[in-house]
Amino acid sequence: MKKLLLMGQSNVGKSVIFNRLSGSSVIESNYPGTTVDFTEGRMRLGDEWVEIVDVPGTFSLEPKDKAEEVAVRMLEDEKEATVMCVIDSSKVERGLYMTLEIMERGYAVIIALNMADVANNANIKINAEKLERILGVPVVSTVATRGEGLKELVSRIEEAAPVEIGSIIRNVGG
Ligand SMILES: Nc1nc2c(ncn2[C@@H]2O[C@H](COP(=O)(O)OP(=O)(O)OP(=O)(O)O)[C@@H](O)[C@H]2O)c(=O)[nH]1
Ligand SMILES: [Mg+2]
Repeated sequence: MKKLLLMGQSNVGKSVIFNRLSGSSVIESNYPGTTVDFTEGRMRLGDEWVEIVDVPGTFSLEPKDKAEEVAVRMLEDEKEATVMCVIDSSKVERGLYMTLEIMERGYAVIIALNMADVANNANIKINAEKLERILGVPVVSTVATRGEGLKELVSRIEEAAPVEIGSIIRNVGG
């Protein structure tokens, strides 16, 4: 079964997105050899089932604690996974750093620019289309708690594909 890893920092809305995508078919587990738990579920995507994993929040791929270690191991154990990078739209630079790290490792990535309502209220304007053009991966604005953007997010998962980092540099150059 295809795997979709939900990754991002703590408190960006990964679990809300996870719950909305996976509905009720959820299994709580411990990662082998650890006590850090994570949640797995399933989602129907077209004709097939996709396994979704709510990975513990991590700041970067250089782990600073046990939960971050598990997050990085889960990524490393799933080389073929698609990674949904969930970013807080009001603090984009933090989330983008790890997203680029994940892209650099050759993963297919889709970005959820979550908390679009928070950014909007703070008058922070993030141009999802421009970010998408520069990075070359799907970028969708979402307000997970209200379900906004989630349909589009799901519909674009299959567009996620590995991107060569050099192409981003060329895109920035215009
Ligand atoms: N305003 C707003 N709140 C949101 C949104 N998405 C999630 N939240 C809230 O933000 C808080 C954190 O959401 P979680 O889904 O628990 O975050 P998480 O990324 O799973 O956090 P960790 O499990 O700690 O890594 C919760 O109180 C959510 O209800 C959003 O789009 N807008
Ligand atoms: Mg969570």
